[in-house]
Amino acid sequence: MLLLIAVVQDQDVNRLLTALLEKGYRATKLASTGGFLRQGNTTLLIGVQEEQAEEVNSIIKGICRTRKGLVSPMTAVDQTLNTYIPTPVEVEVGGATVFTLKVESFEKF
Ligand code: 2BA
Repeated sequence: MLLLIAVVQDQDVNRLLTALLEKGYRATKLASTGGFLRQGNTTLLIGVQEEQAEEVNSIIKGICRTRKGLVSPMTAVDQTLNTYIPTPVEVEVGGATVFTLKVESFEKF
């Protein structure tokens, strides 16, 4: 068994969960926050058999879109005066970041 950990953008989650459920896959949805942008995203835990991972990955790939995100690092205007202004920088986010882990044991009690 494998555990897919998929970090996806909030805007894609509902369509992705619907597509996974339609194909009979189970998922757990966790609210998460990206460490770089400090913006909300969603982490899905999806337990699958090894032979199902390819299909799940292609469902994720088909639904999760690339979008632009803005991060505002502080840029020094005058270091002697300790003056900084936020300068927005555009980054590309997604479609999805997927980790695949081997599951040592799986029990349901
Ligand atoms: P964030 O950490 O908020 O990152 C959002 C986007 O900012 C990233 O998109 C990437 O384009 C950019 N970015 C992140 N760290 C950067 C850095 N040190 N320098 C320059 N640009 C940087 P994605 O790569 O699509 O990642 C989307 C979200 O997936 C991330 O949100 C994070 O929550 C998760 N993620 C990505 N890689 C990860 C990793 N290696 N481990 C854990 N979570 C990860």
